[in-house]
Amino acid sequence: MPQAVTASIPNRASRSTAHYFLQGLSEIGIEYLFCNFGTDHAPLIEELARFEADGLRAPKVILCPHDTYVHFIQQPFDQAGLVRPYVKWEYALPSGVTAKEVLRRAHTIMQSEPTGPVYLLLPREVLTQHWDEDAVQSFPRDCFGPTQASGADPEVIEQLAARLVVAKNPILITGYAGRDPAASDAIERLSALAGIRVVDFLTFTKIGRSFPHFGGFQPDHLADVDLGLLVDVDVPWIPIVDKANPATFWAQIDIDVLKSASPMWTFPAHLRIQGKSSRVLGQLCDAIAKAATPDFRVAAAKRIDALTADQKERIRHAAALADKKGQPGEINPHYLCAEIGKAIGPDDIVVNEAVTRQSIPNLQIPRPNAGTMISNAGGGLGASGGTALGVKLALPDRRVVQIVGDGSFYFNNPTAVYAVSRQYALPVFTAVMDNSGWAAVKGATLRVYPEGQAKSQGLFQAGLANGVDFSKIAEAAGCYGERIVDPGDVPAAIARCLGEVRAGRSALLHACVTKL
Ligand SMILES: Cc1ncc(C[n+]2csc(CCOP(=O)(O)OP(=O)(O)O)c2C)c(N)n1
Ligand SMILES: [Mg+2]
Repeated sequence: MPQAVTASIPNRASRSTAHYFLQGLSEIGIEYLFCNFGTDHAPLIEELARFEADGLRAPKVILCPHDTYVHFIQQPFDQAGLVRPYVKWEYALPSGVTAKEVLRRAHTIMQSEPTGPVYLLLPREVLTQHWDEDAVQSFPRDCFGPTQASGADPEVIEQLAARLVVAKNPILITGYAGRDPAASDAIERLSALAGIRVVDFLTFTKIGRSFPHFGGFQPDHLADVDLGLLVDVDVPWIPIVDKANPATFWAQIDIDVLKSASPMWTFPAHLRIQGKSSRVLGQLCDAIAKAATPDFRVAAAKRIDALTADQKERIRHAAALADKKGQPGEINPHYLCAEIGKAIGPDDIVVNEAVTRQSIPNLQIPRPNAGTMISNAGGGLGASGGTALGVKLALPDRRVVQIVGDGSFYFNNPTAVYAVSRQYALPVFTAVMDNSGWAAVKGATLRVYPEGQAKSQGLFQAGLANGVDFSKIAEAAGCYGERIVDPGDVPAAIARCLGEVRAGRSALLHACVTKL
């Protein structure tokens, strides 16, 4: 049975588990604690106040206005079960004696490549217990810290370089390589050296928007590929749409070759190299430079000419798509994104959760600098608002632009997003591309039942309420909001929103775009 826990006032030598937990976070270097403080967190709240009073360093608390009250009927049997499929590690803190040891273990697992979240349950009863200072050991980073990813075996690199030098039609497909900006640069260097077509699937890199011989956002034409590189990518192609050629030699260079967090992952690779892709690709460039023949250089230059022409055409096509502004109530999302692209700077960070329209910001917003586009990597929608605030918190000097679908906007818990933005002075610009519902759901139904009842009756269970004005949600928290239906209003509305963000408050532009 849960019991009320009343803590006694600690003496100087005896501190609560909560104290050692906060101290452990500080020792690790954690600066912010994002909290849904509930009634189980009294010991942490008490200790935070004590840290403040004693002038001790504790992580700054960011309150997320959302309650999780877990007593009696709210107490689930397996709380960690909610997050278990998505975390690398989970545990319940057993005792204050191990507070710092457990934290170190959590942090080391989280920060070791492939990095990922961990989950630690802090029972209130444990947090209130008192321990003598000398009973609680520290575990410093220099001997308990995370593992680093490194380069590859030089012999394997030589084998791959030898194949690349004679390849006629090489391709490189990437997804999340740009999370490490050095990987973005390494891919460009390799491509320029060996005339490799680069397909940037999820677009974390800067390649798609400014690389003069970019190879497209979709890996079509796989049939002609003789050598393929999969570099930091989860889903290099959709097997039902793009057919790989069984004769292609595939090499995979990835921070996470096995994808052991996914129950199924069956993309081909004759050579699998686990490591830091920027390092491995650097090694590969050096090996190619050594193995290069005059014939190779001529062939690579020819491929680059062809790719450069393709990219010029792609940019021309993108501009043509953005030319049409749309009509009242149906603003062309290409035009909207192109205007956002014109209005923002090269270092501004775009957080893209535009779902089925995700390729539009990718196509229309040039991102000449690595690390300035963050796309959704997983299937769960509703992260871009929190991500945008987190980026702003981490990089206060950068402007952050969130682009989100109307359905995903609901999933973002926007009342909390704007309240947090206000409380912690984190101004971001949000553009909601409202196409009146869930295009993804309609599209999936049509793909499975191209001539079904849903199509013939026009019933896709995908329409969302008409006439909702999202700008009022931002206004409710004292942020700036406006809803536009007329394409003619786009440039001025973007300018007004960015002006508000510059002045220090978040701005939301609800744009009614082409309907699904
Ligand atoms: C939290 C969550 N709920 C439901 C889904 C299923 N889902 C995938 S796409 C989608 C529609 C998203 O709508 P919107 O953001 O308007 O983008 P659109 O499909 O219109 O491009 C839904 C409901 C999901 N991925 N995540
Ligand atoms: Mg939508």
